[in-house]
Amino acid sequence: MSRIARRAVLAGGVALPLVAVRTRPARAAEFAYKFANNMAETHPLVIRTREAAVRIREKTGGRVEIQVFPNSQLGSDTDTLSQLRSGAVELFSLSGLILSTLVPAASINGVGFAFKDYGQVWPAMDGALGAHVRAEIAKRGLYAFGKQFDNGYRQITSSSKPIRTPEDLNGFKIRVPPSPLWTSMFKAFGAAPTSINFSETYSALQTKLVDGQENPLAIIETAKLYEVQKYLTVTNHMWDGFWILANRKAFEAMPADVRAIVEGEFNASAMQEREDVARLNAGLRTALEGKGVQFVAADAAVFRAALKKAGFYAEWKEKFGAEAWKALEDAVGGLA
Ligand code: X2X
Repeated sequence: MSRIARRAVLAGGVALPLVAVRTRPARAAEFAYKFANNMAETHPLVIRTREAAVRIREKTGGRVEIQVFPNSQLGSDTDTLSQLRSGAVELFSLSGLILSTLVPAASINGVGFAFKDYGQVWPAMDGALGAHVRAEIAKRGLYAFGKQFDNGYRQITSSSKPIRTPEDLNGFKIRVPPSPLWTSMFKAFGAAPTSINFSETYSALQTKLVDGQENPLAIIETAKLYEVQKYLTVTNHMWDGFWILANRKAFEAMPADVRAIVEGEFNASAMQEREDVARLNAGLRTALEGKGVQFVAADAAVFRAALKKAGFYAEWKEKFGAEAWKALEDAVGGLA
């Protein structure tokens, strides 16, 4: 059936067998919201949020219908953040580091080599440090759900040469997500970072606009970055996670009991996604090697020392301010 014919049928309410094309319940939902994200269909964030949407529809008796738009289908991260603020998009998962263009405190978890392991990450992000960031987010008219989804520990990839030491990053053209902290960190390594949204990253690597990028293994796999990258250095230079953000007006339009279901189900999916991602990031090395990626070992302590020498920690301690820096150091120990 052509699109016009289908629209005519839907408009006329004619009882034809539409089951195959219809993905929404017959009655329009009271709250029909869009959830935007930048991940591939196969990434656990998409799989688990789709599951949350199904449970939310069921538990609210069809009052809430959340449609998941993966792959930056609604726009790049920076575009979508504007749409979220205007209310054109109601829900969006975004790295705290990119959110920091609006909420400076939100990039605090990205300080290089801050979190030793997940045993430090989740108590901090589910605890005092996360609460500090969520309070700052609330001041900007957005609402952040309680549980972040995991992105993971980030690793450097390259198409041109293996990166073994900070010196190898000298002048290296690397894509970083749009965020002052990311740019600052790679400049401190002596690299030449370019801010590019994730939606443009594959093609930027393919056309050699940049030679490298950095992301967790789960993304290198699901977004197929291995097709355009050759070397992968295990640096674990930063832990990154996704806040689930809601346009506050849209969120508060729902009654309290409905809001509790929506946030509760996203939070439950976050806990599952964290396990999925941890499993993927731990187990993908063999799969990626099978696709031709060469793994390169690196001494994280040497990279960290390079940041320190360049004044990176002193600079960001000053920028975040004493309260936020203390919340970070309470979680991970002394940094600078
Ligand atoms: O843009 C990236 O590299 C990504 C997918 O990791 C984030 O969303 C920060």
